[in-house]
Amino acid sequence: MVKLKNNNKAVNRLVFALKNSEKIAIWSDYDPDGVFALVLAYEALVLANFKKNNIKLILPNQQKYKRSFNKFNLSLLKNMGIKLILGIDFGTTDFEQIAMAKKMGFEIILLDHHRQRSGKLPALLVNPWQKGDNSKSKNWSGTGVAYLFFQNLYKYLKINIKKLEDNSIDLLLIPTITDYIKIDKRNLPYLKKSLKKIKKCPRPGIKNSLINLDLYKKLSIKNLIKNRWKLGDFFGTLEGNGNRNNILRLLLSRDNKKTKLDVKNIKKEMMLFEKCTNKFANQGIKKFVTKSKNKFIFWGINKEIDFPGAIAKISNKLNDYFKIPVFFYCKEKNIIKGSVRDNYSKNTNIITAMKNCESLFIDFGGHPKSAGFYTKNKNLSAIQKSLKKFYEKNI
Ligand SMILES: [Mn+2]
Repeated sequence: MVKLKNNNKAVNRLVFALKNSEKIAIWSDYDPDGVFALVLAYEALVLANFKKNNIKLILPNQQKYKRSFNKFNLSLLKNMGIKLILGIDFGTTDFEQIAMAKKMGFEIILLDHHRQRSGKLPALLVNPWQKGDNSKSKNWSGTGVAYLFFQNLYKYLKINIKKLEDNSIDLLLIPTITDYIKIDKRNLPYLKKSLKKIKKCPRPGIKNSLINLDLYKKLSIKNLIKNRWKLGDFFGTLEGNGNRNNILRLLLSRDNKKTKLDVKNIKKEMMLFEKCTNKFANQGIKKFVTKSKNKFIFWGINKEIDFPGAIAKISNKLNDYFKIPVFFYCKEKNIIKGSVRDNYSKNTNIITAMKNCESLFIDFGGHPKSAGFYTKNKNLSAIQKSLKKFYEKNI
């Protein structure tokens, strides 16, 4: 069993909450990994005899708030008398937001897999990438980190971990793929079990989604990876994730008929999203196709794009087309929001590239192949210059 740093402390705190019938919150990110992790954590806690009424799920509205903690939802939790928040798939570099929550009196456990940056984080962090974590297993999605954590909680509570596997392991594979997690000999056995469960008897939300996306017949890890964009679009970047929690409901439901209807509606939104992101991606392709000497693309548009998640998608599409690092941005309110993808270069790392001009960003974070940033309009050209220097030296 894989045990990550701070695992025992976090398990003890949750067991304390369980024994005292304490109300707790699980807070996650709205991308596919976040939603899958939220469902996994909720089911794992309920199976471990936490009362459903004592668990409040928070998936912030992505049209209104950035990822991580926000004041609105925190106040809501405070008014409910909740003190402990289990945050999943975010937090490692959210120094300000975590400090705000801490100041409001919350205790915070984070199960995350984003890369660390220096700074003070007033939370109990479980993250395979954090300094001092001696586990050899590093390549996990947020859902994967949560799964490992709950295995340990079950062991402590003397609950058979098979129970967790039978109920929820079907949730593991898809976010591993949509989050571009490297598959290795340590996570592969888990992913194979997840695939087997998806083949045999997954929750109806997963089965009906894969049928609708035409991925259920030829089901294999390889084929799912090949169709990664379909999974990402369907489970992630849709409007309904923001204000209707449609993916959350889809995954939690055990009702075959209802999920079929939900899948149909989500698919409709997915097609609209595709249309919007294709439009901008094609603009980018036209713009850069003649510039074959470019070592990276730094490009954006000076307006807002209505679809949440669209910039990540556009960045992805351009990266898939040109196979060089892509920094795509657009306006969000008064600042610039960017999404970075680099799935093809072997020797460079987008986090390192951005660290090189750290002071020009309001914030940035993520993984070596997939990340995001916020900055000011006036800093864009300086960032581009710094990146140019970086990539000329390193590629
Ligand atoms: Mn993630």
